[in-house]
Amino acid sequence: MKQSIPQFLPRYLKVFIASSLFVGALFTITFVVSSANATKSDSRHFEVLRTSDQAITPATGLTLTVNTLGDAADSSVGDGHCDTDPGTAGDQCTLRAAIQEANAVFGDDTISFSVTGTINLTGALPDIISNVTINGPGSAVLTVQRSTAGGTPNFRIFTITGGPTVTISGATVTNGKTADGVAGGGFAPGYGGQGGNGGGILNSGTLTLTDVFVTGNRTGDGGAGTSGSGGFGGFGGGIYSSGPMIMTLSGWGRRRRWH
Ligand SMILES: [Ca+2]
Repeated sequence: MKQSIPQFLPRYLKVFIASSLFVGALFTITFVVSSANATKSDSRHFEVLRTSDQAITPATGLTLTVNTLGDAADSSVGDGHCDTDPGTAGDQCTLRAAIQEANAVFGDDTISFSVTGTINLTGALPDIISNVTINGPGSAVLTVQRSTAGGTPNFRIFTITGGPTVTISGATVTNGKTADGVAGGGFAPGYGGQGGNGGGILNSGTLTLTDVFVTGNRTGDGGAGTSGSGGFGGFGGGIYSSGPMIMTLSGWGRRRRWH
């Protein structure tokens, strides 16, 4: 049957956004196209370039320092200040809070560390959607891992999405595990779904890894088929990259001694 052609296709969109969004903030628009029997959606990140009463000012990146191995969230995302505990003097800045702040502001952000040890994540870190350099103190002295405590859900460690340019250095990335595929949730009715890709790192930006060890991560199993075949396990136990990636003095699998 011949399909009708939409009568009107917009050449541009004018979007009104909340006044609380400031210049340099990132926001997401999800486009949805639907017909009687199919729906497709896609999301893109956009930056606020100016507001109606504000002159254009270039966005500048943040320089943040992680000074605690905790995993608390930022107390006020988007204020350019990495602090998880406003009731305590000074900044208590976790890796999670630093990524939240870096994501909220357009520009090239830098995250450094004044601590060494192990950061135990109790949930997935925010997807990294903004250009950022994460300068760890060294793969031998900083570990970022999914907590080994019982009952910790499955999630990978770093997810880079939306095309940013990201550098990560000086860290060991371990114990990530993506979700198992859904039983009967595959590409065709009754087939098992695929496990999540990229147990340690999933990259769809431009990623540079220097002195990063990705070890002891795994992807989820394929889901069972209910009337068809079982699903594939996830691809890329350590790293799954669909964008450019450079690795220097880094590796995956068993740790080697570079130091
Ligand atoms: Ca504080």
